[in-house]
Amino acid sequence: MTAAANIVILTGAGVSAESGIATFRGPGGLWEGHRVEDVCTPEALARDPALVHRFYDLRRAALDAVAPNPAHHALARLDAAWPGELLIVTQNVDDLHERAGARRLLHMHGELRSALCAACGARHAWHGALPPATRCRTCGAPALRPDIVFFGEMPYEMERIEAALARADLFVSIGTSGAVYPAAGFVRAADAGGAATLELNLERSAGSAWFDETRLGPAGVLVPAWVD
Ligand code: BJW
Ligand code: ZN
Repeated sequence: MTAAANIVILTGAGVSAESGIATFRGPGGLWEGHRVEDVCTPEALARDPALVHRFYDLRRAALDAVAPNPAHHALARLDAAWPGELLIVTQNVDDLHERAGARRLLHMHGELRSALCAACGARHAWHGALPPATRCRTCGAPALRPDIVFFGEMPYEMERIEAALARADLFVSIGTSGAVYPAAGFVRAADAGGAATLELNLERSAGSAWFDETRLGPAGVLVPAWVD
């Protein structure tokens, strides 16, 4: 890497696995006991808001019992030290990157500790339970919902992400299965813009063949080894 290189880092559930947060897919995955379409679509929220709210309330509460792991800490060190452009794009809705100290960070799939007003679009910091029909502090509508990007909804900050990918010299994907778009397509966008591409994951992801290099192992070992 040259000193001025622009780096884009995509993280997924695998980065938080060693902190004790279940991944989505695979054995022990978060969705084993839930059908995705029961909790993770706008239709499900409309049909059974209590179920969806309870699911996210439990996951929000679970954040209190977990802490950042060596992978989060290594990325925060890189963020603090890197003189060039750097952007950590996380698909994760936990807050472990920021608790480790990462600053140049964007949550493309939303955040557990945020509530979104379905009426006016305001986003509010949120701790504790979020009962259905909680009123928005901005517009007063009884329309607060979990600030989570459901299937069929547009992820956050896509323009900014696409611009960063187009400028990137290096794209690194960490702990994501490559099953969900548009994130799964970032490697191709980075590659098309001329970036080198590196995958750090426990196993080969769906888009593994697109990467220049793949290193297999736990993020808590691979990420510090790559950063330091
Ligand atoms: C370790 C490890 C360790 C384990 N160390 N590694 C057909 C084709 C293409 C697209 C579509 C299609 N049909 C529908 C779509 C679109 C849809 C989609 O992609 N569907 C697919 C299922 C096919 N996407 C959308 O709807 C998105 N929106 C959208 O496309 O809008 C339109 C648009 C158009 C044009 C441009 C832009 C947008 C929205 C997607 C929203 C995803 N939301 C979720 C739910 C959050 C709610 C919740 O948390 O409950 O976000 S889905 C879920 O998956 C979550 C995650 O962020 C996301 C990705 O999962 P991730 O992080 O990869 O986790 P896993 O579990 O899959 O993988 C973990 C990996 O870690 C594994 O590989 C392990 O091996 C590894 N690992 N331990 C290192 N210790
Ligand atoms: Zn509002």
